[in-house]
Amino acid sequence: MKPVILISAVRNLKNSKEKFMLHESYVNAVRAAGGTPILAPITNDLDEVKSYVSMCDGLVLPGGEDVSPMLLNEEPIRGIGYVSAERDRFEFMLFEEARRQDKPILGICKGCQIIALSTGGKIYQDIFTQHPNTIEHNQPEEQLGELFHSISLTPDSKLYELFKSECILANSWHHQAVRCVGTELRVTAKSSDGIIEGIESIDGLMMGVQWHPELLFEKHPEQLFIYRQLIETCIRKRG
Ligand SMILES: [Mn+2]
Repeated sequence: MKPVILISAVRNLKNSKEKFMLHESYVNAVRAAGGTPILAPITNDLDEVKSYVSMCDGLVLPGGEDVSPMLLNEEPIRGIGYVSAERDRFEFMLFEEARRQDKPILGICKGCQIIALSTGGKIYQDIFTQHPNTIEHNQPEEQLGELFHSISLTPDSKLYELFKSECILANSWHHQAVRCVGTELRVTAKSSDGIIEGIESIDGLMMGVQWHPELLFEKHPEQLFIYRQLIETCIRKRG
């Protein structure tokens, strides 16, 4: 059986609170990489979260709105976008439970930040005001299938192993980013302005990237390696 990959499905804050939302590219990438995707609708019930995680082999935390400054014990700075503390709490619970059950985790964009925060790291609420000399990280949404800025990969990292290059190109659609990581993680990818674009755990079970490989892989097949390594880690764990 193909590994089952749980992806969180949350509310669309902009358009409707009565629909669950997940961009289909995440589902497509999991399928293309050899997994069976299932969606987990948002809940605040820990028992339900435990059931979700026990049904899957691995977890994808997708992109989304800003992380709620309230949960970071920070005041919102100017330029903060849509936030949902409810969603953040749900994804923190999913993360914790996946760790407890020893399931591999891939975080994309906001998901990368959720991983960093869950393991003692910090994030920027807004890189353009909190980090000096940032390059542009916001492509027009319609052009997210195109490569946009360069990313340096750390030579002995899993990302380097996947791409076999110290410099790759990726898309970019974020104004928040990981500021620093905790002890379980290391930074393995950065853009030219020093913004963290990729993180990996020492135990090899967690990876987060700030870009969106699921929107690139059809034109740039090497981007699917990121999802494939999740599937392969799930298969290895299952024995
Ligand atoms: Mn970027």
